[in-house]
Amino acid sequence: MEDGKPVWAPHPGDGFQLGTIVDIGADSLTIEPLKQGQKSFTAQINQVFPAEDDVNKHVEDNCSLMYLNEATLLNNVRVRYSKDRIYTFVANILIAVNPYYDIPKLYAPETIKQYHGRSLGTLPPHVYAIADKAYRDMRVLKMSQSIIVSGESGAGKTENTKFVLRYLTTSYGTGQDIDERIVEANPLLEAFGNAKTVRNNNSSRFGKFVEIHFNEKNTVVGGFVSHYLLEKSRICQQSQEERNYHIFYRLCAGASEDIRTKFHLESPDTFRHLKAGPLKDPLLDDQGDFNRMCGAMKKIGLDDMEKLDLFRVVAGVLHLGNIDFEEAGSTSGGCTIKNQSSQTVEYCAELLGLGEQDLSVSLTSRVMLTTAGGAKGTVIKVPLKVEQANNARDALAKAVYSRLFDHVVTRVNQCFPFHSSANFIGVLDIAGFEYFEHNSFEQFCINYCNEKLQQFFNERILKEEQELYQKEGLGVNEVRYVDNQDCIDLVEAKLVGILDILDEENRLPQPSDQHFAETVHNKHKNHFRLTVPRKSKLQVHRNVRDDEGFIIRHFAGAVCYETTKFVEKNNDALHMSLECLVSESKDRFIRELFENSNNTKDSKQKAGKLSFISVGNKFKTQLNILLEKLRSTGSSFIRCIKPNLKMVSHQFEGAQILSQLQCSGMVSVLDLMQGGFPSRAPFHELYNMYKQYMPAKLTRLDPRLFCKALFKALGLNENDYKFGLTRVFFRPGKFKEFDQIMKSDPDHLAELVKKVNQWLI
Ligand code: AD9
Ligand code: MG
Repeated sequence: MEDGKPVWAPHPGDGFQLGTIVDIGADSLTIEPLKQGQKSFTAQINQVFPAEDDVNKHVEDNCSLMYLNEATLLNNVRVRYSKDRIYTFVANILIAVNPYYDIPKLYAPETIKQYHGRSLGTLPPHVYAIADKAYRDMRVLKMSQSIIVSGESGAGKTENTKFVLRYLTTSYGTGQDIDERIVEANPLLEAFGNAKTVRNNNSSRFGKFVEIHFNEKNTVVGGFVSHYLLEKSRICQQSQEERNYHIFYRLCAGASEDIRTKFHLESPDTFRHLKAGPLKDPLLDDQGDFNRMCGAMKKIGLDDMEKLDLFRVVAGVLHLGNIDFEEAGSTSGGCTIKNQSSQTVEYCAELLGLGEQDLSVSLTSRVMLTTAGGAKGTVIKVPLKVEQANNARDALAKAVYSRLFDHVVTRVNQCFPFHSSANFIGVLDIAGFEYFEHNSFEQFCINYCNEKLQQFFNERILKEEQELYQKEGLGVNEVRYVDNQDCIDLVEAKLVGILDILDEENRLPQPSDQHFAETVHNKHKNHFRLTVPRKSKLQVHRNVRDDEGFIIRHFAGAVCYETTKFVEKNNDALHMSLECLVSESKDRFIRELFENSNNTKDSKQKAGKLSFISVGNKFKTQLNILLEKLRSTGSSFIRCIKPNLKMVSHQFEGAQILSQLQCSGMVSVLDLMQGGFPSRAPFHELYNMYKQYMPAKLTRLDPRLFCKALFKALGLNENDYKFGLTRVFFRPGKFKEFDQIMKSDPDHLAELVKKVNQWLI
């Protein structure tokens, strides 16, 4: 960095501000802001970056800038966003900023046509360009592809995923039902798995990997959806200003009179599970959405019977939530159903196909197998306290709803079946790294998942980039990046990993969250990634002991997890009375939900032993299957960015966006590229691109020699490019310079041709 040249220095709100260096200290710089009337300030040397000469200029591929660093990336994205160019490439990685309004024609059918079959970089950056690249790679390399869409809540992952699916089915579908079904499955999944949160009015509360399968001729033959970790706590509890899953409100708002009577539906404020949050949202049209959802159900082939099955269970869960308990008058210490004259229990029992009496008994008492007095296997009935009965009721609601969601996904998959497929393109839409004020088991799982995905990203982008340099014989210095295997091991290693320690706790006769946290700390004393939280941090709002939690140093920052409820949230099993109750339901549909779940057949016999089904380890297994799949495919990455917390258009909150770019691993990519050769072009591509400007004599050369001649004639600085075995590599910004020279005025070109000719002689 030179004196007097503009630099980017930290700014609390904008991320960076322009200034000039006026003094250089040992490890800090004094900066004078370019904005008039602002005082100079000091900044750490490693937080100040060189700026481009023209900061109002923007480029489609960020790698064509001279200086690749987090400040120039942020500025490029900012300038582009202000012109409604929400997509930017960083080499092959696509950055997508959520515009929060519909940009005219951005996704129009004619735009889809434009991108059809066009190489990356020949048209402006777009999610369609990534989709088409995935398709062409699949066809040419005969290899399945995956597109990994990431970003924080509200960044636009789900919307971009839908654009990819629509693009692929429109461009490469059969023109039959199946194409539409793949797209129309979404409204159904979203009805049951999305909810309004403070971060996003339509937040996906589950992760998904959608595969579109293609036959030998590379035409769509079907699809398959895998889903991960539906947020179950939301079914019974939502924080202020958040809602339960859309389907509940939609059903109450949109169901016909006939259905309302049959399922005893009233307005949402009559249901405990709905009335905690806002009942209606001015931005959400529950009734209209209900009709659209029914339309989608029809399109994907669900008949009325199936539709009613789904609605009946949803209504059943609502009525279940309204059951209340009160202490029993007797000395048993147990409880009974409160307000027995109301018809809540009756309605719930009716909708879920249960006996009214059985339901009451199963909610207020618990059957246990005892070995007391030597009488092995005696069944005893233990009365539950009010709080325990509340928990049992909520556990049942969560189990029924989450199995219903599993069913919806299974049913959706039956809508686009395929017998055989040659390859697939999979799109992963899963929550990004999360760091809230309070972080629990859900954040722990999602951040573990993001560690795994980050490792995959590092492997694909950083490792493979370096391997390419090596293979092409470029001899570039190695760029180090932080390998996060130690963090992954901390979570998933056999026996000593946090997930296994948690399972071990769940299997104890009297598991406790506190004992679990203690064990984690004991097993990993002095682990680089793990620390005990400071007292004050956990005790801000509640009286939590400092050993009831741990801090993990993730790739994207340290997160403090409160372990309260970890044990409960890690268990998918219902207690025996409830398990027996639902698996013997008179309602065929309910019975099937529980038969098909992983509690498997023989539930009665198993229930005694299976008091624990691990949520964490199921997720670990699913995740490892997913990563194995991703590793066997070619991959592309889309990094979605949320421009502001207000969810409005045309507002760019720089500092907030910068931290998203850092979390997504983009900054390490820039480091690698600044030291390396981010733009590259195979000899034959350069040959085809520029041969029209050259005399016939030159075009008879083979592409490699052609390029050599051209570069020599241009007198390019030899530090700016390198010839590999199959392509030319350019230093940052240099390809663009070269391209501009080539396409400059005719006089210049004539001069150039003359030089090439001379060089050839
Ligand atoms: V979450 O992790 O599921 O909470 P996502 O999926 O990242 O989140 P989503 O795709 O749902 O976010 O986008 C949030 C909202 O932003 C959408 O409901 C749209 O209103 C808005 N959005 C996102 N992308 C676009 C876009 N390309 N054009 C217009 C958009 N609006
Ligand atoms: Mg989403």
